Amino acid sequence: HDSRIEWWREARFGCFIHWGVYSAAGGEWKGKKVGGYAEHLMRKEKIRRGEYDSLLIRTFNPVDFNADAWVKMIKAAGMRYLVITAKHHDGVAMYPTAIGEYSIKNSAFHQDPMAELAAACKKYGIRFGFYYSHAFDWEHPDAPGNDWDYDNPGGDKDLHGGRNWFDVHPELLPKAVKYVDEKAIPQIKELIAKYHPDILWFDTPHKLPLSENIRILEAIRSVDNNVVVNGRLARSNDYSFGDYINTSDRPAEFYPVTGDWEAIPTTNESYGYSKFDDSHKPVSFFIRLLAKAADRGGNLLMNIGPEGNGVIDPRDTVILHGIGSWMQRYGNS
Ligand code: JFZ
Repeated sequence: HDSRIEWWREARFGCFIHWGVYSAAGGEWKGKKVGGYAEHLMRKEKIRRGEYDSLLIRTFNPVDFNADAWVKMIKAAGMRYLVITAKHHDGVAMYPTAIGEYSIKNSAFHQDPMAELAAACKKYGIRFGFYYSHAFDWEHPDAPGNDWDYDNPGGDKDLHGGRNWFDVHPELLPKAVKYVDEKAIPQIKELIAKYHPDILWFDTPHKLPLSENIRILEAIRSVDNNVVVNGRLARSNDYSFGDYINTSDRPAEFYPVTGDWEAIPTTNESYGYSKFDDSHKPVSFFIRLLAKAADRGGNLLMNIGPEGNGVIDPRDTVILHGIGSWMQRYGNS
């Protein structure tokens, strides 16, 4: 189905946004600095689902969130699409979901930021869609990943086989199937029905067997034949099941790929906001990446991690503005 990918091919440059209730912690837990991916706070600190709920979901309140301001800034940087975390591995729906209680509908913030972003994108002519963690879900009792609250496979300690656990422990498979039926497929269909995304972005496919990933793709296609789906739904570096391929998340090293591909560099090292991660690359780094991606026929989905209060990290703003001024001088849109 070539026509659904047309807009994406022309888009070239997009904004990836990792924003969740973990953003409010910003890489710090109980006075301690937590390194690496800040969006993995729950797993790294083995925070129990009840505590994650009371300390992070209930208190989440991004009072400075302004969808218009976000999208204007993104557009000014020359970006033409936006992909934001509707649900990351922590299992928290960043929208008022009808499926389950692990959602910002139970937070102190009584708005729907996904609806506001979808509207702002429409207003400014930016394509819009979601990152959805279909395989990993640390709150669901039957999903792969959480081995501190539950006796589940696929977690950090490689209990029950770790990566590709289903080959070692096929008897645990019905649990994962239950999670896919109860949560992943219903929420993905809900996102499609509520927000009409242009793109759905999936990750960590090795946490589920290929058969489950394909079942998810079929569920998507049963309701929407136009939404673009990235290749990481079913396999890490293969797009036989999605519409395009993602290169490694260390995208400074583009390896030669043919066909439709996308790299996902983040401005620093963490995807989610971390107050400690000051490894932001200079504007020139991203301009070189853009040129390299264009030369090799790929898209760049550059990630930023807004703060828990809803403000875009000033260290990211500098980069967005810098790219924007370069685009104004040399860009051809
Ligand atoms: C995953 C997530 O775990 C992470 O939090 C973030 O969302 C990122 C975009 O994706 O992490 C990955 C996924 C793939 C690779 C490395 C980290 N990879 O292919 O090397």
